Amino acid sequence: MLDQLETLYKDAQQSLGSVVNANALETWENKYIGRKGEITNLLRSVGQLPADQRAAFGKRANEIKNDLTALFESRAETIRQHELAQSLEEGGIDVTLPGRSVPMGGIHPSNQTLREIYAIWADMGFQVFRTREVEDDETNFEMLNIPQHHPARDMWDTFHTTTPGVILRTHTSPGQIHSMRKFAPQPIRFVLPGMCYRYEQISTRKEIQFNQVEGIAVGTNIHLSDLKGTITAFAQRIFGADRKVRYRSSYFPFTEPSMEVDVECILCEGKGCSVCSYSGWLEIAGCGMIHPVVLRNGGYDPNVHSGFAFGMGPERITMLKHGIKDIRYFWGNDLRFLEQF
Ligand code: FA5
Repeated sequence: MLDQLETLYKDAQQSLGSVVNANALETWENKYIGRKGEITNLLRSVGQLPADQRAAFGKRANEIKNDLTALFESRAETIRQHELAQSLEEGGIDVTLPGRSVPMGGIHPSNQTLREIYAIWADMGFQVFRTREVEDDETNFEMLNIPQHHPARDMWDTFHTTTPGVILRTHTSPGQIHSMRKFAPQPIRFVLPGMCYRYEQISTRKEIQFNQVEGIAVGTNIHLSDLKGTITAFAQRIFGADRKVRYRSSYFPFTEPSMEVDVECILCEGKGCSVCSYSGWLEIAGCGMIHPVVLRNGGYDPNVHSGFAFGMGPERITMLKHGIKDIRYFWGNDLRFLEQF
């Protein structure tokens, strides 16, 4: 049986030399080393040998099988390379075939609006200044004239972290403190954009995370008329030159006086519809003259300096511009929505 094995080994080596394509290689594999191949069959019949010859036979048969398997793999690789070269040569490459298109991402609708907002404020001399999303209670509230237990805290339902006093910012207004402290007593003009978080009931108009763009201008001769003039200019650039703008008196602890800014409803042109709750007006921002306490906390002397601030929601502005009825689309990651922008 050992002779038979050696003869088979020689045959297999010789016939592999003349194998030139994948089909012939498969036939060779089945004949010699496959599950029903001759070498495999011989290995299986080792039990018919006298006991003292079995070990030597088994060892040699395994050596041969391993050697033939290695030869088979190397031959397979050579044939693969050869067949590839041949198919390239024969078929050539059709350079006129259109390439595979790479799917392009789009700019998120919120980011499109943010860019538009930055560009408008940049034209009025406002630079972008970014501040942190994880804030301390002191900067988010106390420095803004909202002490512990102040009832106005109810306006900003807060996400607390496990570290006492560390929260997710509920608005971009703490950026007022950061920017003032960095530059006081120089005059400043910034927009402070970024994500804010509120622990509130999600609805068609309210999300638990949303962008805000804060604006701040501090100098020695800044008046309420400057605030109204710049915000009106902004609203008419983003919503159309003829758009009416109105200011309603309001309350924020960090501004005095405080106001809400409304624009004439874009969908019904002020006639009244379900989007504007039949009022003809849509709110776009809160604003006011910076409270003297806040100016002082920022490092400015309220007897010398004055300033205004505002805070607007880019998602709400995007909803108005495009007639989007539900704010939940913004972070829902539904491509059917995102691809429309
Ligand atoms: C504020 O957050 C004030 N910090 C704004 C401000 C800044 C006033 C500077 C005065 C001076 P308010 O809570 O109204 O105010 O939020 C401002 C804007 O953020 C809203 O008009 C709205 O557009 C947007 N906004 C507020 N809450 C949400 C929410 N849950 N989902 C989406 N947008 C929101």
